[in-house]
Amino acid sequence: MQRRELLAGGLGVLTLGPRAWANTAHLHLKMPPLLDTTSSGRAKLTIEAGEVDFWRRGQMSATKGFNGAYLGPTLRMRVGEVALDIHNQSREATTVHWHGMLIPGAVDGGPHQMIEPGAWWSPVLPVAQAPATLWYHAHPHGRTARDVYAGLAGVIHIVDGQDDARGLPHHYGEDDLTLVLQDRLFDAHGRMVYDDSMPSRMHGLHGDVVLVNGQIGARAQVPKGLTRLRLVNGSNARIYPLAFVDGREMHVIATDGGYLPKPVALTHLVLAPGQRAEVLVDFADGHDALLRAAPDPNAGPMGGGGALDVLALVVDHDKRARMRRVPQDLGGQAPALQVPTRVDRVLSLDMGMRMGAGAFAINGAPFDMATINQRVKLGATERWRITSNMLLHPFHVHGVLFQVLSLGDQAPPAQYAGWHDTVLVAGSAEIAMRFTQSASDAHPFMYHCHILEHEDGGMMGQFTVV
Ligand SMILES: [Cu+2]
Repeated sequence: MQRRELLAGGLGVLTLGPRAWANTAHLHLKMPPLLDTTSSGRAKLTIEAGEVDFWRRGQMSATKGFNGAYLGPTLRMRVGEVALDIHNQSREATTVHWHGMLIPGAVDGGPHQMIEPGAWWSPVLPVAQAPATLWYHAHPHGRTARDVYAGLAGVIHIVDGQDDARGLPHHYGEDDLTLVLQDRLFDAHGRMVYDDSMPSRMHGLHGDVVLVNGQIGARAQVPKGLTRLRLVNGSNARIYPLAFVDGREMHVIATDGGYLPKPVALTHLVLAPGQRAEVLVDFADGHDALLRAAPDPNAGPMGGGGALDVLALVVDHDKRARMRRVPQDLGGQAPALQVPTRVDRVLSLDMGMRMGAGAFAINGAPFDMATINQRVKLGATERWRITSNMLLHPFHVHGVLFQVLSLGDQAPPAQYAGWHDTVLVAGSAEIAMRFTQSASDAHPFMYHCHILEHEDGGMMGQFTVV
């Protein structure tokens, strides 16, 4: 699609029914504020209640955020200790979980680490992992879906200062864009609403508009050349089968746990809730592009079934790209685990009408704060088999990065060559991981479905590593 078409008549493709992106013309996508801890080793986060006029019509939606009304700053970290001071200034208790970080259970921010209203939590995170795009979000048991929906999430960049040597764009908001994808529902006035109906609990909440960094209809400006997109699926339930409308390639350079050994060129990329992917997209042709999500295979009959436009990217012809060629060697370490030949644990992600409305479980047992479901030996390498029925479930494990051994009993495609913390289970998946982080009975790690309504409904378990 040509630039003029996209900016003028081409906007028709962005129409989302009656609430088409009316007041959004010429709105530039904003990045979350950058909070760089690489010099200070410190950051302060306040959990706040707020209001946002998402549609710019004077209709305020009740929200929550970190250091602001909705979402939170991007925390840039490097290897070493990062001391966080988190102050809950909202009226409800919650937690802050560091999704994808290899840190002990005592600072992981799971459901056992509630921060009461007015209280402080000051964990010191021992950052010791490869560069990656991670995220942080609320994780109180039974309330994670509502808290994340309200806005309690933010992005983490682990950096090592070597991206110039890798030949990768890394200028925040210039040629390195952080994109938090979240679908949301709005009432007739344009106020964000949470749908607690039975279908939304079963399928997970699906919105009919995609917000990027909390913004509706904003367009990202990109240089004429290589742009890096850090895609974060911060949605409650939506699986995004992503593709550019013009079919242009995405060169996957990183997944959940960091860089791949070499880029993988794709035209279609599936991003499940909780997952991240970093891609390079080449705009040297000077043409604008539209990123779109095909229908979510999990979406129920009540909505969210259609394709959704995610983000328009507009080439700034005055901005020359610093990087022009996709590097061939990213230096990422592929997993080299001593994988056990036999499965150590089988986890069945259970849901079904026979279990009653909103009933979710793992191996038949809904999550219970007082029950430790698995005990793992510190330093052990294990092979887990995850099975699912009825729907696809993104399975996330705290405190580890894992290798995806198989998906549906098939070898996974090339973009799974690296490290992951969340895998989309369609029937079955096998993963292997080495447990290097300790977690006690008081502060166990979680494993759960990252469809937040399923997690809150009981599709979660907890484990110690001793
Ligand atoms: Cu699920």
